[in-house]
Amino acid sequence: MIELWHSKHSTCSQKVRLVLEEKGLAWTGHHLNLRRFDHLLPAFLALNPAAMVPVLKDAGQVIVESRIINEYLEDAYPDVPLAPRDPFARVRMRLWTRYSDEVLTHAIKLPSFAKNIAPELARMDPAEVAAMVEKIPNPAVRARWQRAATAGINDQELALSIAQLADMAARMDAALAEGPWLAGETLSLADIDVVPYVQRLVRVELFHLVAARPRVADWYARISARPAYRKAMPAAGSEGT
Ligand SMILES: N[C@@H](CCC(=O)N[C@@H](CS)C(=O)NCC(=O)O)C(=O)O
Repeated sequence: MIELWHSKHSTCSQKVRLVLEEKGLAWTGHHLNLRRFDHLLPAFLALNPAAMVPVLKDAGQVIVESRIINEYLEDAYPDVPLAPRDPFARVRMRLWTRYSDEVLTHAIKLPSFAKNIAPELARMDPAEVAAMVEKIPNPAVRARWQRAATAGINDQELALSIAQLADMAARMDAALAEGPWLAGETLSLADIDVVPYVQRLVRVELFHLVAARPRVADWYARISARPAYRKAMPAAGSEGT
């Protein structure tokens, strides 16, 4: 049995849900509300001491890290392949999944925190928020929550994130000039690991970065029309609700 600890609006969780749905796998979900700090509850920390979703459990084994989880699902359930066969296309796919993991996951955080998390924290008791934030194990993640809780996200930091997201749109445009999907001829983990960040642009009011690039806009229309996408993803722009 596949179990997934995840959050509806977490981009990393969305990556994994997309793979599960594209592959038509049955799974049981355990939903966490990150804004209410469910990820700091002892039962979840026992699964992932890093206090991060998603976490997947399959055949009794716990797997963390969305890119690694998706690679595991591709290895363990190859019937619906989400990796190209051609070795060079596989290289392109891995460069995209690494880029998603190392750049996009971080680039989207501050715009998302400014738009979604900071307003919610402002409605909560500051002492309660400070006490919860203190428990976050990763120092960089803790610092981000502290800045969101104290209105400390500044315009200069946001500008850097926006530049990285504009660069994402430019890189996608160049890749899509070569083929219909990011790694070439077929939908792959490359597209799946990137699309949650493209959808998030709607919520953080940066979707013009995609709309200005017809090839990227066409790619987004094609991927978001897929049945798996409709099952795995929330409505675009719904993160604040
Ligand atoms: N590298 C990790 C990152 C996971 C991650 O950033 N998860 C976020 C949600 S998208 C999270 O759990 N955040 C908890 C927090 O911000 O305290 C992965 O790809 O799984």
